[in-house]
Amino acid sequence: MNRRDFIKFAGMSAGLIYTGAWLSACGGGGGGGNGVVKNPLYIPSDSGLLGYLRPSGGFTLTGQTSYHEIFPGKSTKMLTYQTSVNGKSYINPIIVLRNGDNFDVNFENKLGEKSIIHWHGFRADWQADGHPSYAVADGNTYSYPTIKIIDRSGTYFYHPHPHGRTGYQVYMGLAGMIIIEDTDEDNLRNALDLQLGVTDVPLIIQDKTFDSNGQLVYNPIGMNGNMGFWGEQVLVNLTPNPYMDVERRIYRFRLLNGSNARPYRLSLLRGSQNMRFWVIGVEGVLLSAPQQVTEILIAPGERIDILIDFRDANVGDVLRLYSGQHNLVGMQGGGMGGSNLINREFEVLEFRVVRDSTYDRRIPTTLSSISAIDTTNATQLSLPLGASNGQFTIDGKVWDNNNALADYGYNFNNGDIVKITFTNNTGMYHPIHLHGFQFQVLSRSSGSLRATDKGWKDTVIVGPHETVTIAVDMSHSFTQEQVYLLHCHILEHHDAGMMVNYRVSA
Ligand SMILES: [Cu+2]
Repeated sequence: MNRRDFIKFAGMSAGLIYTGAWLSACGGGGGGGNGVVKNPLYIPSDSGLLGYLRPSGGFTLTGQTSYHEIFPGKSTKMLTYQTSVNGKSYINPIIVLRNGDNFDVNFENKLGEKSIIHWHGFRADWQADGHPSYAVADGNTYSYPTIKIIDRSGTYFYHPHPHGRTGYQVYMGLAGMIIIEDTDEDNLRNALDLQLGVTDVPLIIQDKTFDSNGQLVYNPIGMNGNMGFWGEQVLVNLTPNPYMDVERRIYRFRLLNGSNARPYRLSLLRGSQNMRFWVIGVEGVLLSAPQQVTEILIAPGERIDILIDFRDANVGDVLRLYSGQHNLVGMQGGGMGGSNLINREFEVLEFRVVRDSTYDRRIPTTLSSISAIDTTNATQLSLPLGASNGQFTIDGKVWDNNNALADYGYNFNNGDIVKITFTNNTGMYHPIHLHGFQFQVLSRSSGSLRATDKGWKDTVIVGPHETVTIAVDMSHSFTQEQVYLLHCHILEHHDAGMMVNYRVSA
């Protein structure tokens, strides 16, 4: 066993007594402040857990066991990425890059099983993308070819991608955020006087289940786990029942849904009053203009950047980021004994407005420039999402595990514009994720596009019995044929084979 690293979360003092008032599996929600002991939200800094790492050269992320005090007095065994750069050590670092950078990284595997890291959202050569055929065994290291950062400012994601074990490995703690910056980001930061780690705050949202000793329990529900894993306890930056003190000014939050299967339908409540907030970015971009909303849906794999203007509230107010009921899982959920876990609502994060401010900035009306993909000469591909023999399928097929490079006939040429229509013939939603290219959402059969459908996306929600069409520009500058993945980001679905390769010529 590795040496035990006890990581004490800042702000969780030894005197804080945890009451064990988790969201109860039979309580149908709760968490609304009914006697639950709140913990200060863990806010990352320049080292340690989720520390901001601005690499100036190559570095190695080591996947290994570590121990974390998520609940006072209990040491939770997890799997995390660790590294040491310029004398600072990091656990699941938030990697901060700039458009134009060269990103040089190695993955050292000390996990006891095969793994590989996928740079979720990056447009990268497939040999650097973390395709499962590049997974390395325990004790080995994978050196990624240099990744030239060509993506726009936004909030990105990295996580394991070994076939069949992604759900387990992410659940055990292997997940991190990447922030890419460019001039659009500089302009926004200057306009709103945002400071990363203070008024620009990452929020990694995950649901997990713990046993009475504080150890992680991984028990996906449904027949053969096909409903995915739905946890009893929601964590933000690994903090249970978190609150954050804020002042009356604008904050930016980078939401990353790092859960295995759970979507969050988030609203901002003052009492029962719905407060406004703004979507300013999705996976691969700052939107061209801020979108005022009162709720958003965020599925596993998605990142949504929002602004909250706490000048809408008064000193002493408490605002709650609250996840309401969604209609993304049909009757199958109820019929499989998981409905209590799936159809619950709960508080995600409490904001306490503790200070006034002389802040006088206004939200810019323009954030970036986005041109629509010209689909005049696009080819059309239809991919029905279905189920057979207890497994979810794409175009009637499941991943061929014996041939990781199985060719399903989805072959494209560099430069092709492709419209892909996903028709969901199941009662469960599927967040569909594309490797290799970012895309634009064209239409949604259930209604008009949402604020979170705009911009450059890499993951899109396809609701039960919904049809969604996206446009992909398959232009790339890599010198060989590319083999990329298209899969469901409910991790247990993609582990079970709801995943296909597609090839794009050099
Ligand atoms: Cu799915």
